[in-house]
Amino acid sequence: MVEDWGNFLVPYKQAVDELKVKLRGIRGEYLRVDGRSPIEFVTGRVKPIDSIKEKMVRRHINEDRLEEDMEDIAGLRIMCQFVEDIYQVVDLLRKRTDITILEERDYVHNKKPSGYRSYHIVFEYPVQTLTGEKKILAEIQVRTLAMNFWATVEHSLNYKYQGEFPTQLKSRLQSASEAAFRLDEEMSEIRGELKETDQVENAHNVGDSSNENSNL
Ligand code: 0O2
Ligand code: 0O2
Repeated sequence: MVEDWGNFLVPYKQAVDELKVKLRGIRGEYLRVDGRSPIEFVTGRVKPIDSIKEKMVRRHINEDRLEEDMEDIAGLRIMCQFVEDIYQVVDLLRKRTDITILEERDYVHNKKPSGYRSYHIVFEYPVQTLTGEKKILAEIQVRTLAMNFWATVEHSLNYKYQGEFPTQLKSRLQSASEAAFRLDEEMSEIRGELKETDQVENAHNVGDSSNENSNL
């Protein structure tokens, strides 16, 4: 039983705060070194107590098993400009020694029936507490700006309809999700073409460092 929710959530808040700093730090480092980052922005939250309780009912999670069975009490989100950035970020996370990845779920290429796309990483993260080290479970969702737009709107509609979308709305959301994915693909193509042009121009102007697109 969780007797004091405030106390229970302390290490989760600590983890979210630390990881926000670390992930935003990666963005800063990329910008300094490359002039461009695969991380556009980072958000994070501790799951509100009401949502924890609602998910416990929905997923049949016993309160005694919360720490082991609820993976997203500490949740981080990394937003990227392009789909390929998602995989660059995932590779980077795999190499980190401060997190131990337990599970990866690629909903980018295996979208959920709702139309939801994102890359989920569930991991163990050590938090230093007064009584010693405590390992907690946490989740990072990596997605493009378009995937985030869709998920944010769908999430708020879901709240309104309490998960019971009328059939027509469900299918419109699914096609909106496809439209968002096509937008992501188009943006990647545009970027690819700009990069090619850039390379050709660079080859013609060896030694000229003034090219505008060099950080794509
Ligand atoms: P900036 O430069 O002010 O935007 P905090 O603890 O204050 O860092 P908080 O309040 O916990 O952050 O909020 P959260 O949700 O974790 O993260 C909010 C960060 O994400 C803020 O950045 C927002 O500006 C940024 N953000 C949220 N939505 C968008 C968006 O649609 N586009 C962009 N580019 N950024 C977004 P900062 O760190 O406060 O910095
Ligand atoms: P919240 O309010 O975002 O915290 P499940 O029981 O299937 O929902 P599971 O098995 O725990 O979830 O893990 P999964 O599916 O890998 O990740 C669940 C989280 O992904 C959700 O958390 C959402 O944040 C996000 N997500 C998954 N499916 C959808 C979807 O169809 N639409 C939107 N908008 N987000 C989705 P929570 O706890 O359900 O909600």
